Amino acid sequence: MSLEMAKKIAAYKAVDDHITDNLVVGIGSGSTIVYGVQRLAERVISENLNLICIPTSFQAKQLILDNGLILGELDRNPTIDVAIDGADECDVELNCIKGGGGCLLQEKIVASCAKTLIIVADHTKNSEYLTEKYKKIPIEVTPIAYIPIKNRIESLFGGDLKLRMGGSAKAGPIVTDNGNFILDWFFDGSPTTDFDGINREIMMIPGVVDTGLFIGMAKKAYFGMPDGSVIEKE
Ligand code: DER
Repeated sequence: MSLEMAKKIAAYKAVDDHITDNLVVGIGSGSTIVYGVQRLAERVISENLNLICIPTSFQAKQLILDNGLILGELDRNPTIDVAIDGADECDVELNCIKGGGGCLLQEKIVASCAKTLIIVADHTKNSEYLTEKYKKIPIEVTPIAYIPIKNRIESLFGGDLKLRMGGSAKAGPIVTDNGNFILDWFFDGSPTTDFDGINREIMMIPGVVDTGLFIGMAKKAYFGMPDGSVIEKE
């Protein structure tokens, strides 16, 4: 089975397990959530569901509008019933690294407003511990501060932080939906690394907007497997 099919079966199963009528739904960002939104749109039509969808990025907003779903906003719906989002890595305790798509800030805000956060991913995201497979931790920073933040984190915790560049898509650094830069922290953890403590310390550094460490936030994760099955962790 292809990775795209693995993403699809995970996303479809999560939507079918958690979405009922009259819900406010947080819509994540990335490629796996595309299948989740497709399934939401199918069920809205077939079951005449009443859903309000809160985006986590410009991409998510486009997905909501392009699929004919009702676009909401936190101003009107500050409490979200269920948020569905992807991840770059998810450990045995459902802690996640997110931000591979550069949307971590609004993803974390929406996740924090949700009663339940559901992660959907293909099997390559399923790890024993963070940084086992996904070797970088995205950190959203205020542009003027990226060098002092880089220096501070490297001196505190080691590793190497690189400014995420636009490559052929954009000259210079990536600028997030919020007007910030992304520093990718290449860091080799271990099963015993205290990522919660590290996250708290990094969040104290002036200029750090947020990190891709989603610690203790997810309630359940669905992983699409090569054999067509879906593994569920909670
Ligand atoms: O940027 C993000 O946090 C995305 O949710 C990402 O982690 C998942 O992207 P994918 O579904 O394309 O793997």
